[in-house]
Order: sequence, then structure tokens, then C-alpha cells
Amino acid sequence: MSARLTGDETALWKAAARTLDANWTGTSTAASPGLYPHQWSWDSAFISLGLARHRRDRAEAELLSLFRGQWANGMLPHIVFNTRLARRAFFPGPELWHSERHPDAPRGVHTSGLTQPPLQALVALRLHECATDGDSSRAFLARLYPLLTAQHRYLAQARDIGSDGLIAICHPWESGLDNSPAWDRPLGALRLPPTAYAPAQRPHTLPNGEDYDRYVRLVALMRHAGYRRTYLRDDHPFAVEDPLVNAIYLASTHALAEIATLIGADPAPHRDQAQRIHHAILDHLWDPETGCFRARDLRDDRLLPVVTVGAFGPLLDPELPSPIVRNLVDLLLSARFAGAAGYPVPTCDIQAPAFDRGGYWRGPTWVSTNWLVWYGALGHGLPVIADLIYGSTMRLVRQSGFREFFDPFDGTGRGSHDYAWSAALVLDLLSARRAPQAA
Ligand code: 2M8
Repeated sequence: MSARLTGDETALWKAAARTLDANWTGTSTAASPGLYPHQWSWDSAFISLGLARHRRDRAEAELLSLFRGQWANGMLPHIVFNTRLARRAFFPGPELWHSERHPDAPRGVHTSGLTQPPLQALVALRLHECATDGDSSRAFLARLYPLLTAQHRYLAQARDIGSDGLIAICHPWESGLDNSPAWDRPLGALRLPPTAYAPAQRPHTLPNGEDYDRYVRLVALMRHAGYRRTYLRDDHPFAVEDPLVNAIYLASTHALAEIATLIGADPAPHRDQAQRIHHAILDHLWDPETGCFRARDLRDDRLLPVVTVGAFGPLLDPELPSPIVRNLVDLLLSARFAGAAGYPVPTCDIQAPAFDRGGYWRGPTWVSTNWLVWYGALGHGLPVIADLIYGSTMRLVRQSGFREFFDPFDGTGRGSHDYAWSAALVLDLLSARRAPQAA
């Protein structure tokens, strides 16, 4: 691959590859060596996209290592803890979740009790699309397929809280966009006990204080209920259908159908499920009055007011009607997003009162969400949008390195350094650019 890159791209490629090598623990990749030393679910999916372009064997190992943490009910946890690290290497560590007390949790590995956007099937298919050894890649898909179908079965059975075909997140951490202003209203409605939980030593770039108390309170409620699906459905105070999470769920369901075909399994149930999700996203999360997608709070059946980068998630739906695609493009190019940002895509509508250019998931631009919008734009034949995001993402990492997130106006890097998904997705972007058939 590197032979076809320019000199500058080659330097970027090497730096990204070095970052992934440095974060490799022997079995998986630390999301960031200092701040996030364990394995996170959607990080791991993004990371394996980069590994596939660099060290194919590790891309497969990364996903298999993640699925070691899968619970017997199919739930793929959002953190699989590295047992070789001190228990206090990260808060919240295993002591918050008590996964070992849950009958469905795997033995010998500590995990969280939440999940994250189900990107893994989409990524597994992309790994296959850029594989050089088709037979070995199909064998890998055959190995992964039952794990992926169990993950999706869990989501359909335990997280379709609104009984409408969509999945609900039960905690902001499940969205991946942890501190997004979209969650302010349901989080604000949560009643807190008088004791505060948040440890004073949380790094200052991360949510702290009362926000953190609310996050930990939600975990405590879920844990006390044994992460039971009837509790989540009927009583848990936080249940939100998010457009980005559901668009990823839909794209991965389409990918499952393709994987099924590749390995000789029946794709029909996945195709039926994809149709259901497609219609539900349009029926429940599209707001024709404002011309955008917003998250729905299932506890009061209202759309949440803040428009975030999640509004562009449904570009991942290959059947998104073209008038809606045009609406999203207009919104993206407007002064609410790319039109007023030097480095799109900001994670929150710039004109929203809650927008904060330096706030964690409250305005900065992230390589992961950029990659998702880029991928969706390519799928809809929008090369100008795809190029805009490709170019701005490359400028970010050239200017500031593989940081966790970036100021959307001047590109200043923020959060942790050597952040694995920033490096991994640059490898995928560079590769796709040089080999268009892989995109
Ligand atoms: C952030 O999430 C963790 C909680 O799980 C945190 O705030 O401590 C988010 O950016 C999330 O999307 C990401 O997966 C994780 C690890 O990179 O960090």
C-alpha cells in the first residue's frame, strides 16, 4: 500500500502504524495507553479496521479478543478489562460492574455490564472486503458469525424497549458519545441520592462532578437489578433511541445478511430485520418539521431537543430516501455544522446553547464520527462530502497528531495522546483513498 502513497502520506501512515503497534497489549489494543488502558467495544471495531490495513492477523485477534467478553445472553460489553493491569488503573474498573456475580458473564474475564454501538458486523464485512486471502477470511467470518448473531439477538430481544424495531441505550456511555448534550434532559431528570460517587482524580478533560454521579448512579441501578431485561424495559429511568446507534445497528444488520451469504447461512432473517429498523428510524427519529434526525426519550416519548453529529448517522442506511439525504447534506454544510467549522464535523450543532468547542463530546470533532459520516457519504455517492471530511480529518492529525478529539474551529488537539482509533481510522482512510474499491 505505502508504495502508492505520497511522501507526506507515507509519513502519516508510519506514524499511525507505530501508534497501533505501541498500544498493542499482546492480545488486543488499548484505546489509549494512559487514559483508557483496557479494551472498549466500539474502539476495538474501529481499531481492527486500521489493523486490517497494517497487520491483518491482529485485526482478527482484536475482534476475537473482544468477543471473549461476550455474555451468555449475547450482550457484548462495552469494556473488557485487561486483567494484567492493577485494578485501579481506570475508574470505573471491575469493582463498579461486578460482572463476575452475573450468571451470564464469562468466567475469568471482567467486563462492564453495558454495551456500545454494534459496529462489529459492519467491520467484519469490511475486513473481508480488504482481505487478500479470501478462504481464510471466509473461515474467520464463519467463526465470528454465531457471536455476531448472538449480539444482535440480545439487542433485538433486550433492547427493543419501545417494541418498534429500534434499540434503546440505557446509559449515555452506551451511545459512545458519552457527555453529549443530547442526554442532558433525561440525565437532569434523574434523582440522585445524597452521596456523591465521583472520584476526585478523574482527568480534567473528562466529565466530572455531578455529571459523573449521574453516570455512576445509572450503573448502580442496572447492577442492583442484575442487568435484567424486564427492569431495563419497565423501570430503568434512562431509555433513549439514538439515530447514530440505530443507524450503526442497521448497517451491521445489512452486513450480517452479506456475511450469511458469504458463509452459506440464510441471509433472509437479517434482511427482514434490516427492513424493520429502516422503517422505524424514519417513523420514530425523523423530525420533518426541523428536517433532521434526533434521539427519542422513551420515558416521555418525546424527541430530545439537541441536534448532534448523530443526526447524520442515518447516512449509513443504504435505503435512506433521497430527499432526506439532501436535507442531511444541507444541514451538514450549513453554519450549524461544517459551514462554520474549520475542521468538521463538530459533535454538536454549533448554534445550540449547549455547544462547547472544548467540552467532551459537546462540540469537538472526533475521527470516529468523521469516519462514520465519510463512510455514509460514500455509500450515497456523495464524493464532495466524503472528500471534505477526508481532507479535514487528515488536516487534524497532521496538525495535532493522533489525539482523542479536536477543537472544530482551529484543530487544536485535546484529550489523550496516541489515541488508537484516531490512528487506525487514518490507516483505513489512506488505504481506501488509494484503493477506491475497498471503500
Ligand atoms: C469514552 O468513554 C469512557 C466510558 O466508557 C469514559 O468516558 O471514561 C468515550 O469516548 C467512548 O466512546 C470510548 O469508547 C471510550 C474509550 O475510548 O472513552
